[in-house]
Amino acid sequence: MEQYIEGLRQILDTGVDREGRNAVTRALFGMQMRFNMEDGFPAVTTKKLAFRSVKAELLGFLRGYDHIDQFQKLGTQIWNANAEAWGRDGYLGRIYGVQWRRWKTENGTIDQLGDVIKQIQTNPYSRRHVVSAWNAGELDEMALEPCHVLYQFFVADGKLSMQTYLRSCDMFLGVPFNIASYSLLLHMVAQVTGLTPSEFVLTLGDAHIYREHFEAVQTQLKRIPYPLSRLELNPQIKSIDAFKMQHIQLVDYQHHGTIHAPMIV
Ligand code: UFP
Repeated sequence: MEQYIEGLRQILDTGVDREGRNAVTRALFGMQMRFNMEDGFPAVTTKKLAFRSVKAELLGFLRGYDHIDQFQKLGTQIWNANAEAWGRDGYLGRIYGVQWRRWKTENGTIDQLGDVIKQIQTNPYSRRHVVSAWNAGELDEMALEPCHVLYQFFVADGKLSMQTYLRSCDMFLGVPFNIASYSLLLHMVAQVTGLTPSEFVLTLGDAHIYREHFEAVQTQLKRIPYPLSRLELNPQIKSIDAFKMQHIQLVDYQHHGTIHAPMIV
C-alpha cells in the first residue's frame, strides 16, 4: 500500500486546486499503482476499510443490481447518497453491474464478464479480455457515471492479472475501496478460472483529494502502516455467480482506527 500513501502525499504536495462539479479538489492527472497479490491483500491499514461493504457492493455488481434496496439487503449503504442525489426512489439506473452482465443490444443483452471468463478459460492469451462499464449511450440513465470505466485481464504462466482504469478518483474515500474491490474481483475470477491471482494494476485519471479531506489525509499520513492482510475464498465456489458474503473472508486484517470524513456527492 506504499504506492497509495505515496500518491496521497504527492497530490497534497504538488497537486493543483480547482473548483469542480461538487467541491474544491487538489488533483494530479495520470498515476499508476501496482499491487502484487503475493504480497498480501491490499486492504488499506492506515485507517479502517469497510470490507463488508466492499464485498456487498461487488456481489451486487456481479448480480447486476440496479436498486438501493438490493445493495442494502446485502449489507452496504455505499449507494445511498448517490441514489438520494439522483432522486428516483432508490432506482440507480444502468450502473456498473447492469453493464457488466446485461449490456443492452438491439436484440438482447451481453454478459461481458461471463464471456470474458469463458475466453480466459478457452483462449487465455487473448488481448481482448475487456469489460466496459462506460456505455456512452446510457450515461444519462445512471445515478453516477462510471468512475471505474473499464477493466482487462491478462494471463501468463498460470497467473491472472488485471488492470482497471479509474477516470475520477476520490483518493481518500473512494480509492481504497476501489483497490480492495478490484483485488477481490481478481481473486474471484482467478479461482473460477483455475489461475493464481497475480498483479492488480490501477490506472488513475483525475486523482484528487477534496479540500474537506485534507485534514483526514494528514492524519493518515502520520500513521505507520501494518503488514497486509490475506484474503480467503471458499475453495468450493467454482462459478462467479455462486459467491455469497460468507464465502469471502479477510483474515489477519490489522489496521488503524476509522477516520471519519464526509463523502462528497
Ligand atoms: N468516486 C471514486 N470511486 C468510485 C466512485 C466514485 O473515487 O468508485 F464511484 C468518486 C470520484 C469523484 C466522485 O470524487 O466520486 C464522482 O464525481 P464525478 O462523476 O464528477 O467524477
